[in-house]
Amino acid sequence: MKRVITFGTFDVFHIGHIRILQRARQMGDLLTVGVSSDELNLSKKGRAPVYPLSSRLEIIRSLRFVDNVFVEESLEKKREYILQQKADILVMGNDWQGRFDFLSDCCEVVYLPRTPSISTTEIIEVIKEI
Ligand code: C2G
Repeated sequence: MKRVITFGTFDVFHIGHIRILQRARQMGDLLTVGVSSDELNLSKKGRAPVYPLSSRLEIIRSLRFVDNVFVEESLEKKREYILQQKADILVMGNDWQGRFDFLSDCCEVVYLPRTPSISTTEIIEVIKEI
């Protein structure tokens, strides 16, 4: 049984999110997703998420290719989360390329290419201009 773990805010859920989660799931038998808390998103992106944590958790939990969901409270706790969840592979989009290589002593670390031309930031900008 190969366990895959990934992390993200998944705010204003879009096709790039769907594709990375599907590809992550295909790399093993079980996919666990750490969803960033509202506070973590504020510290990472300098703004509160559009959708609160409770909605983002509900969206991710409802996907058929996601098996398990938990709250990611800090970027510094990755090792702890990986060990807790007994993950064999950490999958992240390549906007994080190299950032989690230090964890390769406890699991395989894989960066997948992002889906081009879509991001939450761009969606927010487009909506602002409508
Ligand atoms: N993603 C993607 N293609 C896009 C947009 C996002 O593949 N067009 C991927 C990102 O690379 C990431 C995942 O979708 O792996 C979630 O993206 P975000 O919600 O933006 O995640 P982020 O806030 O970067 O949080 O511990 C690290 C994090 O919590 C990652």
